[in-house]
Amino acid sequence: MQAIDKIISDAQAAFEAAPTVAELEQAKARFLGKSGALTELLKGLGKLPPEEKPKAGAAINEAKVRVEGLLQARRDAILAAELEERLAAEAVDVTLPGRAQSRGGLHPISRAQERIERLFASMGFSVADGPEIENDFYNFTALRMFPDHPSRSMQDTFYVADSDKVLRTHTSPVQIRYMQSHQPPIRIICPGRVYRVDHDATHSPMFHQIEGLWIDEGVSLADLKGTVAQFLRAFFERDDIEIRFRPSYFPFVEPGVEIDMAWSRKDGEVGYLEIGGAGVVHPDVLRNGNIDPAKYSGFAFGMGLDRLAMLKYGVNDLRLFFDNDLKFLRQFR
Ligand code: 2NL
Repeated sequence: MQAIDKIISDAQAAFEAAPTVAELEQAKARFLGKSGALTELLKGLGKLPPEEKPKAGAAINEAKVRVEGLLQARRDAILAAELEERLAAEAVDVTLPGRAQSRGGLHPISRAQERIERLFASMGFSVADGPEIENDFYNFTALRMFPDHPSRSMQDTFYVADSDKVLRTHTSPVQIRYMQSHQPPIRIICPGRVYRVDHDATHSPMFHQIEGLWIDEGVSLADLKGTVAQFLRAFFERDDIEIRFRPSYFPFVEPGVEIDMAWSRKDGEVGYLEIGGAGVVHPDVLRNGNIDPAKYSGFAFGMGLDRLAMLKYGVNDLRLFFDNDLKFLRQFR
């Protein structure tokens, strides 16, 4: 029985000394394994005299149960310690202040554009868009800007080398493309980026235009005036806005007008601001869009989106929109 007690205390010491479950399993083999100490004792039972066998067998089995208990206790202790260690290592202090996520916002030009799209949608206009790299036909020829037209000059237009491609100088080509794929009634606006060789305090080589087109039977300049006045009053939230047309020339319309916006100033005087151009779409332009000018007529207009945004939000320098200075942009969140 001395031998059994020694095995139990050896096992306990070996188990305690095992720092991990893997090492514990190796220690286990030395006592309970196929040629472990207790297993060897059991094998030796056969050599004992028959009357001693039951007692010795019971003692060995008891020892086996003890050792298994010690093993399990140590296994539990190791696992508990490991869990404790992990919990400590991965602890999250939920009372620490969070890392602030600064919220972005839409660029003022985008905000103005969305506002304009919404207002025109309420008058039955849908939004159309098209390529910013256009070919000569859609940007110039279809709009009656013939080969000698001044704005075709390299000093005014960005050309793509060795091709008939240009960066569109207005969004009118979108309207030509739209006419070619739709028959009247047509009511669209075309907002987007346009490009001209021009750079100073009031001009940027890339700027934004918004054009509109309404074609149906019997659409006239009177409809244009009502549409634009209604839009401007809603956009600027002022019902004292009036508009006036000044005769002007654009090759794609006949007649053509400049649109001035009049509103009462604080001192009681009436101020005028040039806000865009417009006119009755030229019959040749309708034909280029596969629309029969004998049956249909209508108007088109163009306005500077950047300028509308400057007036709406009180911005006095166009370049502020394109500097990407957060101190400026954050004011529009
Ligand atoms: C301006 C002048 C204008 C148009 C744009 C147009 C488009 C087609 C046919 C006829 Cl497809 N006209 N657009 C007409 C007159 C003036 O814009 O000063 N924009 C800022």
